[in-house]
Amino acid sequence: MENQTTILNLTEEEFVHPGNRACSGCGLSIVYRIGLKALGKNTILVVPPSCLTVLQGLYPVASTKLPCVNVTFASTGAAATGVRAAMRALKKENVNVVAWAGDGGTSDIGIQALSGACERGEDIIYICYDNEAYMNTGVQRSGTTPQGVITTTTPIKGKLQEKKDVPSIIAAHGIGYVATASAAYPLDFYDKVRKATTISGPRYIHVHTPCPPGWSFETRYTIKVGKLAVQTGLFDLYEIENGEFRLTGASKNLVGKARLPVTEYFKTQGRFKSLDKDIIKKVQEQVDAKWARY
Ligand SMILES: Cc1ncc(C[n+]2csc(CCOP(=O)(O)OP(=O)(O)O)c2C)c(N)n1
Ligand code: SF4
Ligand SMILES: [Mg+2]
Repeated sequence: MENQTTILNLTEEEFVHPGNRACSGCGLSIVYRIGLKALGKNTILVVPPSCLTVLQGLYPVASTKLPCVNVTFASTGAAATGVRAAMRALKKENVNVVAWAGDGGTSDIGIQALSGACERGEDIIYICYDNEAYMNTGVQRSGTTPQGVITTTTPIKGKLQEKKDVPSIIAAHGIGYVATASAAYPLDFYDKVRKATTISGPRYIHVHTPCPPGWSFETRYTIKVGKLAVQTGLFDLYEIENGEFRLTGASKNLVGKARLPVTEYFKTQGRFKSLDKDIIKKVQEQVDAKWARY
């Protein structure tokens, strides 16, 4: 997919009020603002406990103009299924039912409800923002935390296991649209969300969202850190439409070109400070092998 949207033709209507409770430099707040522009006003959000519920604010205040249902941590895919069923019963078929959850709520506790919704072919969009830990509760490791990362539950040697590849797990359900995106490339994300609204059935978008306090970098470097994840070939921008895989945007432009070494990404963040040489070597080899396949 080539980017359709530029900063000049991006819709001006805002669905997130100015000022919210996210930290400064929050990658989630960037994609939330842009993603809601892409979804438009005919949208109902389904959100489990996460930094997004904090960003939204506590009743009776809310930082978004769109209707939002706060659901339990494990139930996002099931709750979105129920909202879709309610819309069907009310004959309001033309509504985007959008589950928007963190990586912990998606890769760990909510994966069964998401998997069930995908298997049943529910007509929902599921957006996972991946800040690579349970940030809202104080940076505990999740299934998508990369290997070697220091969190409050992996404080000394870092996480022992590798990052769980959730987009591939969801793609294995054979659903019509799976995409990855990054807060550092918001227009690529915007176009993918727009495309998802034109398809029916389950649609899944996994967006990488740098988090300054959780990843230990200065707030002004959010875009730089997000871009380095893509430019080193660690996090790839792609879409899988009806089973057909293609790289998009900045990742597509990397094919056949020299990539930056993964250490350029690791050295920007305090959470990688305990990475040992063996892990760095293994990760670089994995990235090189993946790009050889591309
Ligand atoms: C069943 C259950 N267990 C634990 C919690 C506490 N809890 C609320 S938010 C959260 C972390 C969510 O992590 P993630 O989904 O990655 O979103 P993030 O906070 O990183 O935005 C946890 C553990 C909960 N609300 N419900
Ligand atoms: S902890 Fe991270 S994800 Fe959560 S609001 Fe702050 S910057 Fe955003
Ligand atoms: Mg998280």
